[in-house]
Amino acid sequence: MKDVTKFKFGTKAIHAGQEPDPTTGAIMTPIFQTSTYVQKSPGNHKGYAYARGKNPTRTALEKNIAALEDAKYCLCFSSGMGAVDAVAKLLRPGDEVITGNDLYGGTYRMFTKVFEPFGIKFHFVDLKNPENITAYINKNTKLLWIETPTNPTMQIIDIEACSVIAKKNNLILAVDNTFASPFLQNPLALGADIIMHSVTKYLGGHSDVIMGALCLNSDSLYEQLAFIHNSCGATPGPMDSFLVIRGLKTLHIRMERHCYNGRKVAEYLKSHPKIEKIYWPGFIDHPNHEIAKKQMHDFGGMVSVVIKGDKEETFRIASNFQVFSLAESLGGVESLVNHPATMTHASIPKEERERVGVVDSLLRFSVGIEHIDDLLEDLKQALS
Ligand code: P1T
Repeated sequence: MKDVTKFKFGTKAIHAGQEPDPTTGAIMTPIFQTSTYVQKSPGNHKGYAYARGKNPTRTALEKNIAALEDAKYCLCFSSGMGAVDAVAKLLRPGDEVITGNDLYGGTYRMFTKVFEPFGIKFHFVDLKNPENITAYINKNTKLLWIETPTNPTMQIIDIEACSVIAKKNNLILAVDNTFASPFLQNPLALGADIIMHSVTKYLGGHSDVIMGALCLNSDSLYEQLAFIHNSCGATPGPMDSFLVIRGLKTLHIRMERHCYNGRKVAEYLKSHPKIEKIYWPGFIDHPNHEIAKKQMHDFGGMVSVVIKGDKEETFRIASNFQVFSLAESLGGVESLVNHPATMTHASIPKEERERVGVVDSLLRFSVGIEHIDDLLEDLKQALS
């Protein structure tokens, strides 16, 4: 076993959790396409009994993601929502959760439509100033769930400040690190208890897998989450695990280009006459730019804009791209444009989403790793 702890990020991305296959020397972890494992006598096996619980391809992947977040544990799920669901299942009727007012629409939908009916209360709070949290804390509060940068308005939430409040009040702090990826931000190091990733996005990186992950250090939380993981069964298959192992090997290189292209696109759009407003944490006038600088290594490849024009004009522009594809999701090598109000965030009531800026003229760009000249040219023609 290689000692990966001393390696830098890019070396970990390629090597952590990876060992040559002992039977053949294959450098890539095989796809263990099996549902079960033969036992010599009951309970006498090689550490693998049934593939919902454990699969060697998945184990190799979980070790890799854990290394990238400097976490003791990682559990992979069959989707990002599967991972969110497992964390929510730590709660009991009567418990309360404080979370942000700008969240991925699917997370909002799960909280309000699946878990609220079970008697769990969610407070959707403006977390740009973490002091706002304290007014909502009472003896029932168990979980502080934050996304940063938020989807889609790129709010930056101060993870360290949230962790101070969470520790003081005995709350679990969970951070959805999907938009940043472990290349840009490591919430456990800033005091979080649980990191959640939609692995579908930057970690997978090639728009060919749906997967989620949780990373953590606490033995007792791990025990509870591993129990939910196996009992509820939202575990990913070996083929998808293999694809993500393969994707992760270039995470650091892809992220550098996502950040470079993201910056160029944001700078181009900022002064464009068709753009009313732009959300990108790298601008010095972004409300929490200083916190982004403190807790992220760079500003990522996600940029949202408000178009000068109505919904029809915004639809016209969204349908006019040649390099950017109009699609949900983000974090893949190819550039995407998304209309949150009718696509990723359609499940949030209009007044609620509009309060935080998810208006009908908002477009969200996931800036890919194509040549920047082609991306800027595409933006120019689509906006003209
Ligand atoms: O799609 P899935 O892998 O289940 O992940 C859900 C999820 C969780 N958290 C964040 C911040 C996300 O962005 C997502 C998925 N988001 C999209 C599909 C999207 O286009 O925003």
